[in-house]
Amino acid sequence: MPMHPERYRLLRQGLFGKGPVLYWMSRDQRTRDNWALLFAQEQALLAERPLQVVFFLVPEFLQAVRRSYDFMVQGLRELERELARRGISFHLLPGPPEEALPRYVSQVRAGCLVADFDPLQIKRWWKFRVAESIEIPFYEVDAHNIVPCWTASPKQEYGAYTLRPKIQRLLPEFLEDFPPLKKHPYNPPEEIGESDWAAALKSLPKSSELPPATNRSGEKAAARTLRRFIESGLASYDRDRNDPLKDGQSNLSPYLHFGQIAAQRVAWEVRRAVAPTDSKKAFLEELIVRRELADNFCFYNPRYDRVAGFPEWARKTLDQHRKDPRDYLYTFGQLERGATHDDLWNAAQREMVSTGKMHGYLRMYWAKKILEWSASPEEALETAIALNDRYELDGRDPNGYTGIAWSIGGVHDRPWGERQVFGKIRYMSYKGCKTKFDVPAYIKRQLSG
Ligand code: FAD
Ligand code: FO1
Repeated sequence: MPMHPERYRLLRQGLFGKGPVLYWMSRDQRTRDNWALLFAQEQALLAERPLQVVFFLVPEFLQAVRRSYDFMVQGLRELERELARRGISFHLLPGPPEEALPRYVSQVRAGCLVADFDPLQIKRWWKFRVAESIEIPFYEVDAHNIVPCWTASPKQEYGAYTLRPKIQRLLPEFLEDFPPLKKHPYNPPEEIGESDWAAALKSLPKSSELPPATNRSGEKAAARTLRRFIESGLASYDRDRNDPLKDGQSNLSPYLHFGQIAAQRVAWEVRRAVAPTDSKKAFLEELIVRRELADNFCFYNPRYDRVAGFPEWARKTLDQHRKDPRDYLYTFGQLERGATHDDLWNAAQREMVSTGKMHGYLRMYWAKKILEWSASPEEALETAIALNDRYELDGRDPNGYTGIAWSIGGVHDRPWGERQVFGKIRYMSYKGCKTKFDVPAYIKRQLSG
C-alpha cells in the first residue's frame, strides 16, 4: 500500500546515485511503524538497491546527560539487531552529521537520502547544511506525527482550540494501520554486523552520578509499556492523570521522545481498546492534539526557546512586571539541588533528578515557580530549559520547549487575573495543588526515595 504522499517532501532534487538508499535516522529510532524507514525501503526496492540506516552519534546534544544517552544507546542496539533480521544494515557513524554525512554519501555513492522530520533548530541546521553539500535526491518524512506537521496547518496555531478541528478533520485520512517492514533482498550479507558500541560509549559524556533510568529502553519495552497502560491505566486516565500519587499517566514519553514507538501506533491501539470513551478522549487529546501542537509551535516559531517567541500579550505583561519585587530569588544551583523554601517544588525537582521523569501536573507548577523565583523571564526560561533538558529522559523535545513556553510565556494559553511578577500569565499555587492531590504524601514519598 503506497504511503500517503503528504507524509514526505523533497528537500532537494538531485541525480539518483548508483549506491544504496540511505535512511539518516535521528528522531524516529524504531524499525516498526516508521514512515521514514518504510519510504526509504520503497525507494530501495524500486531501484533494486541495498538499504542502509545511518545514525550519527554526537557527544553533545542539547545538554543531554549520560543517563539519557545510555537510554538511547540501549534502544539503538536493539534496533540494530532488529534491522539485521530484515537484512538491513545499521551504521553508527561519528558526527557531526552536517560534515560526516555528505562524506559518507559520496563514499558509498548513495542513491538517495531519506531523513525523519524534526522541527528543532539543531536538526534544521543539520539538514540545511547536508542539503547544500550533496547532489542526490533528499527527502524528509514526518514519521513522528499522525497528521504530518506541514499538512495539519500552514502556520503557527494560537492554541489547541484552533489546531484541534484541523487535526480532527484529517485524522480519518491519516490515522491508519502501518504496512510491515519487508525483508530486504539487496544488502550484501557482509554489511550486516554489529557496530562498535564500546567505542561509541567512550565518545559520550562521562557517566554522571545520576541513578540510571528505571524503565528499560527499546521498541519491545515501549510496546510492553503501551500494553500495560491500555490494560491497567487507560480506564482511569481521565481521573488519575493529574494526581502525582497515582501512576495515572502512560509513562510513554521517553519512548515517544526517542521514537521507539510511533504515536500513531499508540493512537491506533488506544482507539481500538475497550475503555471508557472519556478516558480515551482525554488521552488522545494529549497524545495527538497537544503533541502535534508542540511540533507546530517549534516548526513555525523558530524562537520557541526564547522570550521573543512568546505571544505579544505575554511579552507585554511580563515587561510591565519586570521590576516587581521577587519574594524569593534562587540561583541555578539552589534550584538544581531542590533547595528552595517550597517543599513541594523541591520534591518534584528531586523526582526528576532521581528518576528522569517528573509527573506532568507538577511540571506546570515546577516551571511557573521558576518564573516566580527568577530575576527575569529570560533567566527563568533558560533555567527551566536547562534543568528539563539535563534531567528529563523525555527532554530536548518540542513538547518540552512548548510546555515551558506555555508555563512561563502563556504560549497556547490566554491572559488571566493580573498579579505580581506573573502579570496576566496563568498562576499556580501550592494551595491549588493541595486541592488536587495529597501534597504531604507526595513529598513524603519523594523524601523516602
Ligand atoms: P501521558 O499523560 O501519558 O501522555 C501521553 C503522551 O501525550 C506524552 O508522552 C506526550 O507525548 C503527549 N503529551 C501529554 N501531555 C502533553 C503536553 N502537555 N504537551 C505535549 N504533549 C503531551 N513532554 C515531553 O515529552 N518532553 C518534555 O521535555 C516535556 N517537558 C514539559 C515541561 C513542562 C513545563 C510542561 C508543562 C510539560 C512538559 N511536557 C513534556 C509535556 C507533558 O508533561 C509530558 O509529555 C508528559 O508528562 C509525559 O508523561 P506521559 O508520557 O506519562 O504522559
Ligand atoms: N539524534 C541524533 O541524530 N544523534 C544523536 O547523537 C542524538 C543524541 C541525543 C541525546 C539525547 C536526546 O534526548 C536526543 C538525542 N538525539 C540525537 C535526538 C533525538 O533522537 C530526537 O530527535 C530529538 O531530541 C527530539 O526531537
